[in-house]
Formats: sequence, C-alpha cells, structure tokens
Amino acid sequence: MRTDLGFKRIATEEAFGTKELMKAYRDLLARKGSDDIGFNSLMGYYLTNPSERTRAVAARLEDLGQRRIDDMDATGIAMQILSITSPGVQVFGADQAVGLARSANDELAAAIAAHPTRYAGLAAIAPQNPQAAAKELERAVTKLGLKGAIVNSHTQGEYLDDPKFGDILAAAEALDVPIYIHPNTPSNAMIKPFMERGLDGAVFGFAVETGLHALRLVVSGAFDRFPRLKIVLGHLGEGLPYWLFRIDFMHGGSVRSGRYASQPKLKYAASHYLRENFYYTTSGMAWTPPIRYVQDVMGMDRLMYAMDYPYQFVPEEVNVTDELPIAYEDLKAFYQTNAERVFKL
Ligand code: 1DF
Ligand code: MN
Repeated sequence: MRTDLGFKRIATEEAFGTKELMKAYRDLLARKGSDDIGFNSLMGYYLTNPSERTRAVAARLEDLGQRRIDDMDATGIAMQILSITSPGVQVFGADQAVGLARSANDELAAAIAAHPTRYAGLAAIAPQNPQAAAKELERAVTKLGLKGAIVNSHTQGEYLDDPKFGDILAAAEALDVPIYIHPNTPSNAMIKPFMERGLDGAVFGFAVETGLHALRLVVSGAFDRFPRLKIVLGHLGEGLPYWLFRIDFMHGGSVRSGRYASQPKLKYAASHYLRENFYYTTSGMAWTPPIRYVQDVMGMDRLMYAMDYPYQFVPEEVNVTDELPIAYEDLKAFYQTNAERVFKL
C-alpha cells in the first residue's frame, strides 16, 4: 500500500454499532419479535453465525477504539466517516428508536472527540417519528458536530418521498448537510424472491432496494420542493448511473402522457437531479470500469471513496483505487477533497 500519495484517503461509508444497539438487535432476534424478514436474515447472520468472517465483523462493529485505528493504519485510511450500521434504529418501535438514535449519536460524538483527526460521523435518526428525527438531526449537527444523517433506506416499508417525512428533508436542507441513503434489505413487500436464492443482502438486494428509494425521491418531486437537498448514495449509485438514459426516456414519456397520478411533472429531467442533488461513493466497489463510468457521467467532483468497513475490509483493495487511470488532482478529489467539501470536514 502506498503511503506517499500526498493526500488523505477519507473513507465515507464506515459502519459502527453501539453496545446498546447490538443488544437491542440481539433482543429483537431472540424474542422473535421482529417480523422484518430482511432484518432477521441480515442481523441473524452477523450476530449468530459462528463463522470467522461474521465474528470478525461483529467484533469490529462495536470497536471505535484502537483496533479500528490500527485497521485504518493498516489500510492507509486517514479518516473514517462513521455511520450507524444498517438497519440502524429503523427496525424498532418509534420511542425505542428515538432513544437509541440519540444515545448512538452521543457515543459517536465522544469517539470523534477522542480521535478528532481520524473520525467524523453522520447522525442516526428515527424516521418512525419524523419530527423527532428532524430535531435530532439538528442537535447532532449543531451541538455534536456531526456532518449529516444516515438513513438505512426503507423504514418498515416506507420511503423518504412519503410527505410525512418532509420535516427530515427540510431539516437537512436548512442545515445544509447531506443525507446518506445507505442500503437496507428489501422490505417484506418485496423480499420474497430475493430470499429464495439468498440475494436479499449486499450481493444485490441492497442495491435494488436502495436504488428504488433514490428514484422514488427523484420522481416524487422532492428536489423541486427542496432544491438544495443533498443525497449521498454508496455502491456507485446502486446501479442508477447506468440507467440514466432510459429513466429519462421512460419517465419523461409517462409524465407527458399523464400515466400516473402519483408522478408529478418535474422542473427537470430525472437525470438532472441525479447529477445535481446526488453524490456517490464506491463502498466496496473496487473495480475500475464502473468507477470510471460514474466519474464520466456524474463528474469527477461527485464520486468519493468508501471502504465499507468492517463489512468489506480487504487491505489490497486500496491499490485498485490508487491506480485509477485519472489525473493526480482527480485522484485527490476522489479520496479527499470531494468528501471535505460534501461533508464540510
Ligand atoms: C453488508 C454490506 C452489511 C454493507 C452492511 O451493513 C453493509 C454485508 C449491515 O456484506 O452484509 O453496510 N454494504 O454497505 O455493502
Ligand atoms: Mn455499508
């Protein structure tokens, strides 16, 4: 791994879980209290599978101390932007979720205070109570110094384009901080065919669910209502950058012909919002062709590096991005300055 690059590698989608959250997950699994099929599949795997990989991930999730710093040093990561692991607090009842988000944000702020040059963080929020979520985002940004919010995609089958979540979008816009829409397993309404072949998780189901979420926001007109709202998507945009041309053609056609009452006429083509309101990260997509494609179609100033620690902790992968066939200034933007600008580090 090179150490002479002359800029910092900032990793922007790096997960942690508080002891309190992991215990709440274990309780939910043990009680069989969760009727969320995707949660049972995902956290059932990470918290009860006895393999070496899952035990290593689970142990690292809870560690915001020396082990994480040592792992960052071993992979040349100067800074992690930390966020609560998926599905965050979004599987719990509203009151429990509001409390868990608040204490997770306090713990995150304490870890950042202990390692201010190595960590920054995004706020956990509980969309189950939109007004409390907006307030918590404001507290986390203005009092705790966090840099935005993480929303682990759907909340019990509901998406941020639902008007009831408007206060959350308004708060992010007013605070001028991004919302990172991170993957979650598909909701109960869409998970069955994924589960039948074990495709509900990060292998593919995450991207389908999260790409859908982002596209729902776009076609709902959310960015005409909140034109300065910034959304970050991981995994090179969850497939959406590849679809721009056909989304514009088909969405434009269905709006012009009045096919759906639920599809308002937008000020711009759908792709406009995906270019102007969205930022993208690599998170575990250590593969040159799609990285270069996203830089080409979205712009060099829109793509940021992410490792997806501890779920994807493969030290050699930084060699792939170090060797991207792009100019030095563009590589510096990818690893460092885009993240500094988007997250106001
Ligand atoms: C996995 C991947 C899990 C990602 C994650 O959080 C996660 C996984 C529970 O591999 O199961 O954030 N990911 O972003 O790709
Ligand atoms: Mn992730």
